[in-house]
Amino acid sequence: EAGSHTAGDALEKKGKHDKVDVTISISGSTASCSIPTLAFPSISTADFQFDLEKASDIIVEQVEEYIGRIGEAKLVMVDLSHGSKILSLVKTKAAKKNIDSNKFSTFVGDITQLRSCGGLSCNVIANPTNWEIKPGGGGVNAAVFKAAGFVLEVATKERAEKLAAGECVVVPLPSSSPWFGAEGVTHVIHVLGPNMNPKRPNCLKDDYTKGCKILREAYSSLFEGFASIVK
Ligand code: AR6
Repeated sequence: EAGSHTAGDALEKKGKHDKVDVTISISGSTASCSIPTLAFPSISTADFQFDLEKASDIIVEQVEEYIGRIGEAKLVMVDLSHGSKILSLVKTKAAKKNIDSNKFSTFVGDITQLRSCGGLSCNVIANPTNWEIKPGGGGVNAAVFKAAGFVLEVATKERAEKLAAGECVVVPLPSSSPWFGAEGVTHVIHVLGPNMNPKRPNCLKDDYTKGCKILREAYSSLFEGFASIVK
């Protein structure tokens, strides 16, 4: 089957009735720390309420476009739960395309503990953030800033104070960050996706023409950012 880790898959099947979010420990992962790997969650589909079917089409399309441009490097899409609808949509759609399953896979686990709890080494982590690239707010953003510590805030501010929807900023993680030693993370790429949640700023009010365009830009700038690190 295209796009999955063998070990992760077995566990995914085993745990498919799990009700809550779990972090999984696997042994025998095929991951290797020497190969640059980007771990990314689904941008905009939780707090920002973007449609899952549309998002999964865009993810697969963008992965297909970029997978040939990153050399040996790998992409891993991550979500917290075995029941993740977006992860299963992407897996199903990716399997129908000609995407090398050694280079693109899905993984269930906490994106801040992929190596320590999941046995998966990813040196670059994508963070779907907010306009001001501020810590907190929940989801991946809160978890990433917490795991990486204050040095990530400082390093981020040196590079960008704000993002427009569809943009990203690549931030090298200082080696003094606890995340650097514990997880082997060398870079964080903050990326701002389109917002469909009326309770958050700049809501697109169901304008999926704009929303899809921005989500596509968000993934393409994320993957370009990763490619720039790999080179
Ligand atoms: N590990 C792996 N995946 C996760 C984790 C985690 N620790 N936490 C959430 N996910 P979200 P958005 C999955 O809400 O929709 C923040 O407040 C989650 O299940 O983090 O782009 C920011 O400050 C979902 O599939 O991102 C922004 O204001 C995916 O990650 C806003 O949320 C993305 O969910 C951005 O919202």
